[in-house]
Amino acid sequence: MKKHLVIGAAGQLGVELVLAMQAKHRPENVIVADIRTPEDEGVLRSPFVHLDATDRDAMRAVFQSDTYATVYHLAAMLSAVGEKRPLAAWDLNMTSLLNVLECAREGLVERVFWPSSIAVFGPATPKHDVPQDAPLDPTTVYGISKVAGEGWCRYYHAQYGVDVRSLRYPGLLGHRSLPGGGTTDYAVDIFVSAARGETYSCFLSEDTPLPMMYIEDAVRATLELMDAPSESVAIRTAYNLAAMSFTPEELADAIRQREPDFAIAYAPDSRQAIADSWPASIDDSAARRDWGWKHEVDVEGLVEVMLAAWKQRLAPSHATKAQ
Ligand code: AKB
Repeated sequence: MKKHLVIGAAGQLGVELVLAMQAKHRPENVIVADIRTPEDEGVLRSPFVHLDATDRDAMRAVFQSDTYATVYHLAAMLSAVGEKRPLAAWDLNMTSLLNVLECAREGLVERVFWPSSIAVFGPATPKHDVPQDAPLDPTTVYGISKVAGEGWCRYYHAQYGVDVRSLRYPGLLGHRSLPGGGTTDYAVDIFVSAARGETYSCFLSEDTPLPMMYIEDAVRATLELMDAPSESVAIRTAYNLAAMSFTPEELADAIRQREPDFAIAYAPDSRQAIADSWPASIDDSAARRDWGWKHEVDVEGLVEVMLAAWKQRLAPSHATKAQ
């Protein structure tokens, strides 16, 4: 039985992707790798490998230890934290991607997934319904690394026939772990405060619209793209991907429909400039056309599931794991 490798399995998306892949392929066929041990007990039903993804020899050794059908390479430094450590962000994001692509070029894995982001866009991009081929002019190191990474993916596909696929994720909202170091993280943090009955202090202004997605939709998009026949995957940089867009105030209003006493205050910080450089909404018609993408969860469904899940998670019997 060929195996499936998830690098960056301890992160926000990694946890959710591993759980979905375990259900699809069985835990023993999903190998989870990260520089830190995942905290989620479900993730640890799969074999765990400690891996620094910038170490090419260590990565090659992991690939050589088994026969791999797919790799999902999720390890990265996100937009906000990347601005604090620009060279470290570049090194992690680029070196690790090139290590994976080199292993794929050597035939050590059949198919590669690597995430891009709406961070590839910038001030010259249209604000609304950004088309697939919009200008890419990122202002963050994270965004620059995503534009470069998209170019490398297309290069390895064109030059070496590497079957690499990618999505430009919007902000992702889930409840199994907290995101870390991103600009869209407020949209998860707000639910933690609402579930605790606390006032949320938002680091973006109330009228900042950003594209967002429930993480289970993002996982499904990822698996559907990876399952699509090669000839359907016409775009080998990264596909635009969308579900919904909202501002912090719109999200707070939606939360108040269920939690009337929920309070929010605004204290924009350096992340505001990053958010201002990103689009408000995305046109993902190429993904819908090429491999049948369709989101399922809208704002109302999102608020319902996120509030219920975070409340359960923060209930006394679970609270220590949610810190
Ligand atoms: C971030 O905010 O940096 C990420 C992203 C949009 O890629 N969530």
